[in-house]
Amino acid sequence: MDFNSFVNDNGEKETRVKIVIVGETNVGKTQFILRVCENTFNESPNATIGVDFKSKSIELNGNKFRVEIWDTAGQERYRSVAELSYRNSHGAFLVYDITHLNSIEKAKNWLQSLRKTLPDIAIMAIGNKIDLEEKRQVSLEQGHQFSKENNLLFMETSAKTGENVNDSFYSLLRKILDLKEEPFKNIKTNINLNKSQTPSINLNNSIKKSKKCC
Ligand SMILES: Nc1nc2c(ncn2[C@@H]2O[C@H](COP(=O)(O)OP(=O)(O)OP(=O)(O)O)[C@@H](O)[C@H]2O)c(=O)[nH]1
Ligand SMILES: [Mg+2]
Repeated sequence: MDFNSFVNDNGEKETRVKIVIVGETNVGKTQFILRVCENTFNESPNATIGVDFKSKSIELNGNKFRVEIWDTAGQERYRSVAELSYRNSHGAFLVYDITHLNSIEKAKNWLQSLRKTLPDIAIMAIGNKIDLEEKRQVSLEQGHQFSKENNLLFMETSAKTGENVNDSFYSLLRKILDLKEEPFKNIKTNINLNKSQTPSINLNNSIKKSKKCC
């Protein structure tokens, strides 16, 4: 998948990155996105209907990126709408709830549907709700095993407390930028994942001028 650039309202070039988030209903996809994009959390949200998206603008070594995170509905009746939103995604979050064993089983189906449309994209499995440790049904080891078997990045998070949310976002972004074709494929990123800070990324090689622009 190529990257598209555009000129923002301030006359600056931004590169668009599209990430889709999938998983069973109620695992916390919408709250994960809210935490990434707005640093907020809602205790009693409505289930997502159809598809929604939020974006986050970030700057990495002088290069501006507009990361769009497309939020899909986990309810079965919206499955086909969710699948329509996969198009042109550069990466995906595959979320399950560590307090519901069934949600990691269902994650396998979501993974299949993702890979059918997007066979080569970077995917990160997210075991969410780690603030509910006392209700845990999916062990950290199960999450690791599932991710290893399916060649996924993996992190456990809490959208509620924010634990590991930024780290997972930047880790997937790093993977996306490392994998991509020109102008990004030769960029080596170096993310500082110090938990007490917002992660920062250093791009060691300068970005070659894109042939496709704006
Ligand atoms: N304790 C805790 N609750 C969470 C966390 N993330 C989400 N929740 C709660 O889980 C419920 C579902 O969250 P949503 O973000 O709406 O779930 P969703 O995956 O978007 O669900 P659909 O839109 O139906 O697919 C809500 O009550 C949230 O407040 C978390 O990290 N910890
Ligand atoms: Mg939702």
